[in-house]
Amino acid sequence: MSAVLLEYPAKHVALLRINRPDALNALNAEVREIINTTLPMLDQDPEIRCVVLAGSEKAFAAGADIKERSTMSAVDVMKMSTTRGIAAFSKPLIAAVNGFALGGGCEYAMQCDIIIANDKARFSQPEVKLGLVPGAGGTQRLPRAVGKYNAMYMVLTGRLVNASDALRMGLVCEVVLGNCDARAIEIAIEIAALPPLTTRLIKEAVNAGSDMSLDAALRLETRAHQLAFATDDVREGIAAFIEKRPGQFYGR
Ligand code: DAK
Repeated sequence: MSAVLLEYPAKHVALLRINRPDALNALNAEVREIINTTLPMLDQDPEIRCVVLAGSEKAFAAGADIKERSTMSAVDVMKMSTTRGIAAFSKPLIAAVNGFALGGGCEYAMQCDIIIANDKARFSQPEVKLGLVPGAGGTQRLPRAVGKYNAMYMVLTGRLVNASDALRMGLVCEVVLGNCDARAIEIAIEIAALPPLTTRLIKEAVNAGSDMSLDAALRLETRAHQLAFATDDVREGIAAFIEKRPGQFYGR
């Protein structure tokens, strides 16, 4: 059985499921490789407009595979592919976090655009307990997401943060009782029904803009706004509003 499963739960929606439940979905080379090759393929697929990244019942991912790491040298770590495959994905990406999202698992979730969690979700950057510094965004994306002091609390203690605290910190958008996969897919279907070029432009404006001065970011937003205005989908969106019907969007 593959370490990552690719499913198509609805039209225009793909779901990538990390599938090593016995190891709490620890991120080994196979998982990283499949994610890093599948996401660019889904990015190129015009039929796919939104992707859900999920794990299994007990864990989204309990971080890097520590057993695999135990045999790695510093040079092996330097040669490792980064997780930019997720961050480079241009379409909306939703993390469905059931159970543990630790270390690299928390960092994978943070590279998504929306995080939905279940009530059993636990987030943590436990690298410090292993003598490690987070290596895939824990010291950078986390403070940008939850603020310096919540992030410091997590990266310096390695403590588990439960779903309601993650919601309070702003790391999680919604907490679902039971399993959150269905809710993440529901949101993906909602996004996939919207103009796909526009959702990509919005994602780009938010992500690229967050690393710019406000002035430069606002100019980027203006360009994205103008570009979206040139699409057929905008004509359709406006017509659909006036005619009081749902819009049909084709990404043109
Ligand atoms: N690696 C390998 N195996 C793991 C694992 C992990 N991270 N987490 C759990 N497992 C395995 C356990 O060894 C156990 O296997 P068996 O003994 O049954 O064979 C099985 O999953 C069930 O785990 P437990 O028996 O421990 O289950 P519990 O419910 O008692 O505890 C736990 C759950 C999540 C609290 C505990 O398993 C745990 O603390 N796990 C380790 C968490 C952790 O420290 N994660 C690694 C953080 S370091 C980078 C990119 C990313 C990273 C670094 C660099 N670059 C691009 C450069 C990321 C680094 C990290 O994530």
